[in-house]
Parts: sequence; C-alpha cells; structure tokens
Amino acid sequence: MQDRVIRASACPHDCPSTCALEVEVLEGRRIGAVHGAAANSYTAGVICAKVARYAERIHHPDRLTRPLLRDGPKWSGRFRPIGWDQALDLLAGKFSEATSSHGAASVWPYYFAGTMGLLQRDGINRLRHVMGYARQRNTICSSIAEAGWTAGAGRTHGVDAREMAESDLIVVWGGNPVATQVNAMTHIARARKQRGATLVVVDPYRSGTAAAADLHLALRPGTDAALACAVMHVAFRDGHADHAYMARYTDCPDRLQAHLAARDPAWAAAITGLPVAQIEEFARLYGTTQRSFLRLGYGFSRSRNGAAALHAVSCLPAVTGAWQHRGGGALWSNRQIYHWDKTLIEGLDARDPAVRELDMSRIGAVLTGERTALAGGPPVQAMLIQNTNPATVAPDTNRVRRGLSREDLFVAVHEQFMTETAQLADLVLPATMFLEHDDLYQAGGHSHLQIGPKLIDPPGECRSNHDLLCALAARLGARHRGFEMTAMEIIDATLAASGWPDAATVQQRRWIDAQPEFRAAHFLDGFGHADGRFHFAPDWSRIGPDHAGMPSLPDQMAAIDTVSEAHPFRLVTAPARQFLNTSFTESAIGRKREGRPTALVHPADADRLGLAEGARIVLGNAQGEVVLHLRRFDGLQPGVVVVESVWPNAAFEGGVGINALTSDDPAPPAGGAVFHDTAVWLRACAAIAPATLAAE
Ligand SMILES: Nc1nc2c(c(=O)[nH]1)N[C@H]1C(S)=C(S)[C@@H](COP(=O)(O)OP(=O)(O)OC[C@H]3O[C@@H](n4cnc5c(=O)[nH]c(N)nc54)[C@H](O)[C@@H]3O)O[C@H]1N2
Ligand SMILES: Nc1nc2c(c(=O)[nH]1)N[C@H]1C(S)=C(S)[C@@H](COP(=O)(O)OP(=O)(O)OC[C@H]3O[C@@H](n4cnc5c(=O)[nH]c(N)nc54)[C@H](O)[C@@H]3O)O[C@H]1N2
Ligand code: SF4
Ligand SMILES: [Mo]
Repeated sequence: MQDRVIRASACPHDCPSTCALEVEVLEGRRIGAVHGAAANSYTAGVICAKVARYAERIHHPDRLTRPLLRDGPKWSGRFRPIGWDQALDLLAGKFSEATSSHGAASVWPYYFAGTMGLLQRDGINRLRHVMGYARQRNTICSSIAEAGWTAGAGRTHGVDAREMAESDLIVVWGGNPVATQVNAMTHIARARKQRGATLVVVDPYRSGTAAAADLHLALRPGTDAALACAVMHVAFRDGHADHAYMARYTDCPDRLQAHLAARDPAWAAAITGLPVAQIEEFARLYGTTQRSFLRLGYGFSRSRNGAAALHAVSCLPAVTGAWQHRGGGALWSNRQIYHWDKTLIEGLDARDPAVRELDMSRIGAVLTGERTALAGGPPVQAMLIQNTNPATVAPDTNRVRRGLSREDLFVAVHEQFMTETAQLADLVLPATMFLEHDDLYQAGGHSHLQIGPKLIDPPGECRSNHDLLCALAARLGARHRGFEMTAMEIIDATLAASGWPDAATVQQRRWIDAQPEFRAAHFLDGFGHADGRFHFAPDWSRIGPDHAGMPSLPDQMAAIDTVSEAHPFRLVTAPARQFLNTSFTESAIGRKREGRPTALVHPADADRLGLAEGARIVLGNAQGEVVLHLRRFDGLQPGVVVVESVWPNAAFEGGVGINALTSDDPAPPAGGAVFHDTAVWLRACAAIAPATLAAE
C-alpha cells in the first residue's frame, strides 16, 4: 500500500483567502490531492480548483530545476545549464561591478508577492538594505486601495469576514470573489441561506459573482464615487443617515450633507450609466438595512481616481452607522491586525531612507531611463527578480520588455517556471515551491496567521529564496544576523518579536486567530486617526505627495482615461478564474478552461461594427495593439470591453499581451497601477503579421 499522510500547510498565493490546507503527501516525496482545512473557521473546507490540483503545478514537467545561463542574444530563448557556484559568483560579480561603476543604487532587487510567505517574499529587502541597493515602492497591487481606505478609516482592518454570515445585505463592491477568493462566498452563502440575506455586486461586468447576485449594478468603469455619493444623498434625503452616530464618530457630517445635496441619483445616473430607478433601489436597500456588510475589492481602485473612489465608498457605513451592528460595516483588508516586527526578515535596522526609491509599476520607464522614474539616481544596471513576472504583469509591457532587453543591463530571475521575464534574463535560477520550504503567512481577507513547513524535497537543484539570498550575501560580504539563520529560526524569532507564540506552538495549534474583538473591529472605540473619527474630508497630503486635485469630500474625480472619438471603449482587465496573475498559466487544465484571450463586447457594439461571435479583433491605443477574439456578451454596458487576464503575451496572436495597453501613470496620491483604466479603440483584424506586431 502507498504511504500516504495528511500534512498541514497554508496557501502561499497572492489571494486574500490564504487558505488553511491539508496536503496528501505520498511516499514522503510527492503530493496527492490538496484540501481546505474543515476545522478552520474561514477556510471551512473549501479551496479553489487550481490549488486543489496542485500536484499538477508542483510536479509539472516544465519546472526549472537547474541554473541556466543565457547562450544567445536576448529574446533568443537559448540557455545552457551551469552550476550554482558559478551562477552565484556571476551574480555577485555583476552586482559588484554595477556598484563600482554606477553606485549601489544602480542595483535593483525587484520582487513581489508570487509567494505571500513573509520570509521568502520579503527577505530580499534584507539584502537590499544591508547593501544600500535601490529601494522599491510596492505599488502594483494595493497601494491605491490602501490610500483610499486609510484616508477615511485611518487604520487597515475591518469587520471579521465571518460576520458576513450574520448580515442581511452583503455588497461586494469591485471584487469578484467567485474567482479571486472563493471562501468569501461560503460566508455569503450562509447569510443567504440562514437569513435570506441579499447579495449586491457593483462591477462593470457580469462576473461570476455578479451572476450569483440578487442585484448587479453594471456601472461604467471608474464611476464608483458617483454611485456612492448618490447612495449617501438618498440616505440623508430619506432619513436613513444616523446623525447621532455621525456626531460621535465622524469629522464633518454637516459639510458632507450639504456637499451631497446636488449629487442625487439623476446626477449619478448620467455618470455611471445606471438607471435612476436602480440607484434608488440600491440606496433604499443600503439605507434601510442595519446589518449591511461592504466587502470592498481591489478592482475599483485600479484607476486614476481609485483612491478617491475607495474612500467615497468607504464613507457609506459611516453615514448609516452600519458599523455599530453585528454583520454591519466594511472590510477591505485585515493586513494591520498582525503587529509584525519584520526587522529581522527585512533588515529594517539597516534601512537608509536616503537611498533612492523606484516605483515597481513603472519598471518600463525606469529601465528605459525616464528621468522622473529614476528618482534622481543612476540608471539601473543589475537586477535580481524574485516572485514576479513583470514582462507580462506590469503596465506598458512593450516598454518593460524593451527595458529588460537592454544589452547593458544584467538580469537574474529566480523562478519556478520559464516565465516571459525569465526568458529575457541573463541568468535563470530554479526556485522551490511552498511545500518545499518553510514560511510564515498572514491573511488579508480574514484573520489567521499560519506556518507552512517544508513537506517534501524540491526537484533537481531548486533553492528557496532565503537560501539563495544567504548564499549571495556571503559572496557580497553583506552582514546581518538574518543571513546566518535558517528559515524556521527567523520565523520563530519573528513570532517572538511580534508578541505571538513560538513556531512550534503555532504549528501545533495549526493557526492563530488574530481577529480583534467586536468593538475594535467595528471601530467602536474610535477610528485610526488621531481624533478617533472617520474622515469624510481626508487630508490627502498626509497620504501621498501627488494629492493636488483630489476631492476634499467624497466626489467623482474626473482623472480617468476618458473615451474619445479616437478611443471610444473603456477596457477592464479583470482577473481570470483559472489563473492567478500569471501563476497557473502553465496548467493545461486551466488553459483549456479559459480557452483563449477573449474580449467581451456588448452585442450592440459588435453589431454596429459588423463583428460576429469569435471575430478576430485588435484593441489599441497610443501604447500598442493587441490581437484577440471577440465574444458577444450582454452583461456590461455598450462602450465597455472586458478582457480576463493575465494570459502570457505569447498566448496572443502576435505575441503582444494585454498589458501593452495599460498605462504606468501613477495613481494619485501615492502611486499605483491603473489596470482597469484604459481607453482603447477596437476594430476587426483580418490577418496579422506577427513579425511587425511583436517587433520591439
Ligand atoms: N492586466 C492586468 N494586469 C495585472 C493585474 C490585473 O488585474 N490586470 N493584476 C495585478 C496584480 S493585483 C498583481 S498582484 C500583479 C502580480 O503579478 P505577479 O507578481 O507576476 O504574480 P504571480 O503570478 O502571483 O507571481 C509571480 C511569479 O512568482 C513565482 N513564484 C511563486 N513563488 C515563488 C517563490 O517562492 N520563489 C520564487 N523565486 N518565485 C516564486 C511564480 O512562479 C510566478 O511566476 O499582477 C498585476 N497585473
Ligand atoms: N482566479 C484569480 N484569483 C486571484 C487573482 C487572479 O488573477 N485570478 N489575483 C489575485 C490578486 S493579486 C489580487 S490583488 C486579488 C484581486 O481580487 P479583486 O479584489 O477581486 O480585484 P480585481 O482583481 O482588481 O478585480 C475585481 C473586479 O473588479 C471589477 N472592476 C474593474 N474596474 C472596476 C470599476 O471601475 N468599478 C467596479 N465597481 N469594479 C471594477 C472587475 O471587473 C473585476 O470583476 O485577487 C487574487 N486572486
Ligand atoms: S482560494 Fe486563494 S488562498 Fe485559497 S487555495 Fe485558492 S488561491 Fe489559495
Ligand atoms: Mo494583487
């Protein structure tokens, strides 16, 4: 009989669910099925299909298993295997060369959240700080939403996600949990079954979540603040605003009421494209339900006006006083409840705030030498990239790929697969997956911290991020006690420094529930600002430098990429269900289920342009052109196009992927990528010439 044991772990992927996992380990070497832990009150036994079949990913024949050195021109895709010692000597040598020729700030350790493990993800910062390498602003995902949330609430946490089960109205605003964090649906389903709760979804297209909702508000992209203002207008108009709550807990309710007087449903209808009656219906529902839970997604923050929009929406429960009630209030992320001391992991004791800081979302501008993007520092000459695939996921990818192809730039990519970023590298290093190394995890969408221990050996010569960084540090002479410790020792020390039980206890208990108690979670002892109040009138200047033109009270901010005769469509690049960013695009099953890169286009637009189902089309703007196929879809407004993402560039005919069209304009006030804020043209494409389209 086969030796089969069930071991505990946590999902490392960049997903708010951070599921508690039970992994079948076979013969101590391979994994079988992966299940969600039934005993975890948030995971509740459910995980997504892509992680349930993780054996496909971890035992994939295309896993990188040996260091590879480029053996031909960039873009040639030719590599030859080399040994680790040679690879690390080369990398250390290139970092030292760049430091002597252009200064330490010309080395850019570039990373993101391909693993959410606190050590394997953020350990690269220890090397950065000790060596004085360029600092990085992490703007590609949550900086816009965080700015918007902090502006009002002042502190990043919210109501316990499990409380959704006790709500009478759940509003999923700008998120698609059916695809992006399936567990939220478990708790929503409980409320619907046990309490007859209503589910409302605010999303420009009929996503999987919208299709399951009682009411779907399919607004124009980037118009959420207008909808929020109208809902608040109706609350004041119809006597559903809680004046006693506002007097105690908010900064300027009278100013807000006066400001909203002109922002009625008719005003919002003209901006959002929604019928007045639908806005009235939603406003009445929201205003008259005490137990109303706002689950804010990231989607509507990924616009130039995203911080203002998120702030405007977050004002709703402060107007109705929903925060006071069980099952009422809002949650964007719980990231601030864990009180980590990350000094050891990130080498914060060595951090020099004077070193220039680069905006990761503007990697194309940085690598092609745009002056403002270089933040007063030298050109970037050498990079180590971990846990991210910027050649596909970063905005303005044509420019990113041009930058990565610079002959005078040395790029090492530490990866699990030969991603499109790895293909452009000089040196490719094989990385472990989460079941092959130790790490520590926190959840954004709920409240558990967990340890995911090493359960099996990696294939071939894969090394963990931590092991690679320690070996590189030794060659560079980078000194920090974190480089002398094992992964589990750092996890243990970090838990202790942060006031949590030690690693052995956490593992034995399987998880720690860090959820603050009711009053704190609902901000009933005050919001996160010095005055303890929710701010309807935020001080944007405290949040980011680029605050000019931001609304002083919740309002529609006209900063978005507006449609014109030349660019008549608004493009939304919503996440695909089977992929997670570009992770899982290596899965044959996932690819088959997703089909091919597809543009969802309203039938009225398709008819007007004479485009049939399946037609080959081009989407374009000043940055580039992308070829894909059309699907007629009536779950969005005319003038809106949705392309579920992120497909590899190579999956598109012509080899140019969707982020060729998205802009790296930083969103005010603190930066951030505006993935769902793009005006494009659309036309039929009879035949394509791959050579011209792919030419870089
Ligand atoms: N058009 C469009 N573009 C988008 C978005 C969108 O909605 N639309 N979303 C954006 C968002 S929110 C994000 S967060 C970014 C994310 O984009 P990426 O950062 O590229 O995201 P992932 O696919 O999660 O992970 C990247 C890589 O990390 C690798 N990896 C995983 N674990 C490890 C490890 O332990 N060690 C090493 N060395 N590598 C590892 C994986 O193999 C994977 O290739 O994409 C952004 N791009
Ligand atoms: N299957 C899958 N799961 C994922 C990911 C994935 O790529 N695939 N990515 C992971 C990552 S890195 C993250 S950050 C999270 C993000 O997960 P979510 O919070 O769900 O956010 P988004 O991915 O940006 O987009 C969610 C929805 O926002 C909608 N949206 C776009 N523009 C607007 C707008 O202007 N207004 C409104 N109201 N809605 C808008 C989109 O149509 C989409 O349905 O998901 C994670 N989980
Ligand atoms: S739902 Fe998210 S956290 Fe859970 S297993 Fe899937 S990717 Fe991982
Ligand atoms: Mo993200």
